[in-house]
Amino acid sequence: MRNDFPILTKTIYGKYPLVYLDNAATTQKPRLVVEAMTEEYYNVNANVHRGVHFLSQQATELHEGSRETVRKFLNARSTAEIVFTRGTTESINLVAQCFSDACMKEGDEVIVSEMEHHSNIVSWQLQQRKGIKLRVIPITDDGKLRMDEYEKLFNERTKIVSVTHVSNVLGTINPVKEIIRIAHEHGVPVLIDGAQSTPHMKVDVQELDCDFFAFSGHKIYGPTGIGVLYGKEEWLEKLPPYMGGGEMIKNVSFERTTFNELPFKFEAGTPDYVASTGLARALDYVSAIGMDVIEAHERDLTQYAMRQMDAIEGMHIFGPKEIEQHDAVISFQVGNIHHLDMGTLLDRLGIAVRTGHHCAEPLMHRLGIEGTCRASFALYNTREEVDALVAGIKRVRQMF
Ligand code: 7TS
Repeated sequence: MRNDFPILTKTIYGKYPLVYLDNAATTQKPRLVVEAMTEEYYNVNANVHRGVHFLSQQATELHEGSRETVRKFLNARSTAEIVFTRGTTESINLVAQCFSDACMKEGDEVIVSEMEHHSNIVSWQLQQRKGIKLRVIPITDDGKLRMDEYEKLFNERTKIVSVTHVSNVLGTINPVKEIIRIAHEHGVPVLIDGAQSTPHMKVDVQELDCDFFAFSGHKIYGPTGIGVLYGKEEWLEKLPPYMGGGEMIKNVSFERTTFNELPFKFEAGTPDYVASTGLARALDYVSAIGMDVIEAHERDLTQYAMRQMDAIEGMHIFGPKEIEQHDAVISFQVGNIHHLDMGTLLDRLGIAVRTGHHCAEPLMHRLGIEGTCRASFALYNTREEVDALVAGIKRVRQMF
């Protein structure tokens, strides 16, 4: 499969081949995704939903076919429940803004967690101008949600729960089914941030019974600039539009505008119909391999890496020790070596990792740190690359 990803044969600082372990930030793209998009630009390109002409109809069929691919991938009931956005961030902002407009009033509360990415904190904070308050599920020292405390946060002002499926820093796989079940017992809907889960495990929105689910194309081998918001039809019907413009309307006059049906009500303007093709081909690609196969491979790599890394003197790995609860993301700190130094020196060895707060500053405060060094895996990573990472960390440690 590595042959499907041309970038993996790159030489960096004379080191060959590149060891790319920054997949939680973005994944590399298989040739077939890029080629499908190039092919569409060269041979199909026309605006969708607008033209009577041949190319426009062909482009529309491709775009709506991609929506059906996403529906099938998530096992949503209908394509009306699949909204194309620019990514997880826009999907969460859409829900935060529209849900708070329609269903919340001053003093109402949203429950988030201490391990959220900024996109699932700030989107809700922006609604504080409407008087909305954030309540936060605390975590344990080993990076798991305090489910006992979660239950205590509910009261008559709780209107929505918005939590991440998998932490982009700790790798924690949260018990989202249980989180959703408890919220529903209180009559409260749930948004799941699936940015870090969708690339690594089978997601079935009906089985989860989540009310909203967000993910980004670029983290699952698709192009940048496209993502998805799944929403149960009954919820999406209740929400007002997010942005105004072409496509999201039925009729417009200066006095009154009526809105288009789902999902188009939430898709103002020309959509990125080429990126939707790329996303659909990426989902076809991972589906053909099998999400269960990808999950098993990445679990093996994570376990292999954690075991070897743990044996390095001064090593601290953040997040759960139990492999069933730890996804393909390993944040670590070695002695008092600054994460930026570690990341920079690993880069010189041809190993790409991410350093810093990973857009999760409140989590950093909880852990009492400024940042971590983070290795994250994808389907194309190998045990040899883990060996290179471990050898690299040891070498950096020796330098200090
Ligand atoms: N939610 C989680 C859990 C994420 O990890 C990210 C991106 C987002 C939301 C936002 O996704 P976007 O595609 O809209 O930007 N996380 C990371 C990361 O861990 N390193 O770079 C981006």
